[in-house]
Amino acid sequence: MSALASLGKLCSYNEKMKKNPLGTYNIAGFLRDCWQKKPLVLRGIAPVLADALRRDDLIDLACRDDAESRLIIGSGRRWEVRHGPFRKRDFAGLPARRWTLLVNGVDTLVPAARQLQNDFGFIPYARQDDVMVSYAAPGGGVGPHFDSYDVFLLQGAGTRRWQISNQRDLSLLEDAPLKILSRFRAQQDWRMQSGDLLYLPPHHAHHGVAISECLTWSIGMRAPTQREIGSEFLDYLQDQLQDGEVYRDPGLKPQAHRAEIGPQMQKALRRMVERIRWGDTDIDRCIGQMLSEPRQNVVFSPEPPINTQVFSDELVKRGLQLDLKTRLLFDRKLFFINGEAVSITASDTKLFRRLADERALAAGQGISHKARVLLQCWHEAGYVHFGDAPKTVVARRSPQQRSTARRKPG
Ligand SMILES: [Mn+2]
Repeated sequence: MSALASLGKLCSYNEKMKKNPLGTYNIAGFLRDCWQKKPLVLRGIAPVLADALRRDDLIDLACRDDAESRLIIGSGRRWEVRHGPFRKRDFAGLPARRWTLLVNGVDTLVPAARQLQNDFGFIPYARQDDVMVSYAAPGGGVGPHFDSYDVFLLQGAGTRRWQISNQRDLSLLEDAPLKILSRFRAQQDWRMQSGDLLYLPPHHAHHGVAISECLTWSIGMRAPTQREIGSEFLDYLQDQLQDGEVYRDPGLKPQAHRAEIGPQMQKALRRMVERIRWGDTDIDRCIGQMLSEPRQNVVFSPEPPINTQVFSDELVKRGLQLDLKTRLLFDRKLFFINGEAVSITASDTKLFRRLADERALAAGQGISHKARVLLQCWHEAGYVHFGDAPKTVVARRSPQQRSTARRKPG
């Protein structure tokens, strides 16, 4: 692709970033009135999604080892859950109704899903978890339930009926293989068509059933629990500890009970624990590392090293973009990429912030020596790629390519 063409694509990408995913609904108003507070339904805001993935594309994804997929069959009180990766033939014998296929982490596999997360960037990336896409046969769904996190449910192709409730009774069916509310009482009822959006705050009960076969995109949020951040921070502290200091007792005296842990020993060991120190800098660093950690099962494909001059030329000519699996965040002091903290020279901060916000750098950028060295490391690690065509792509294949693919062994 020519530099000009790739620049053009990045410009339209940036243009889309600025577009309001809530249509004419005001984002500040949404955050003030709805976010973490109450549901919202918006009609016809993203009809383009109707065609971004089809049933067979989702089945292709569910057959990959690097996708997290579940097949849920049933309704009412009878449910069955199967876990992926699947084989194509697993879908051949399914009933015509009442099943659904869910694939999580689609943002790490399909550019359109990543784009959707970018569009919802008015919620900080640090709060975003993943994009889940579900296909449901008529009558299919996962039953009435609640989630612990905020979610935006965007209707792709087809129609789904959503019933929701802010009921307090969140008790669950016993012995069910998934979380199903035992007493769901719908308070509101909608038919969501292609391009309609439903926002739900955490713990809001909901029940979605496919009217016709349909695809739904869930832009899911994340919120660390105290246990998660606490356990992460204790791990972080452990990594900071040095093995240098060893307990010593040159003044040891005879003691009456040889099995007793003596008070002198306790005191000295308490002091050793008390000498472990941390401050806000440590906590902030740990938070950044934790939030930029890639999803489970994510593996990057390293690139063979290339000549420095070739790298620089390609960078200027084609620009750069983050791998779909890469998480790049920053705070006021540091950058965090895939679980590692990196400090960036003040003069390069603007460039790296742009790369983190837009998940891409346009072609034709002037880049310092230090920035080039770091970006080349990230390129070799498979964290970033040249150009605006993501490395991990599920492209819609032509019928001819489909038959070629089928002939391949395995
Ligand atoms: Mn849900």
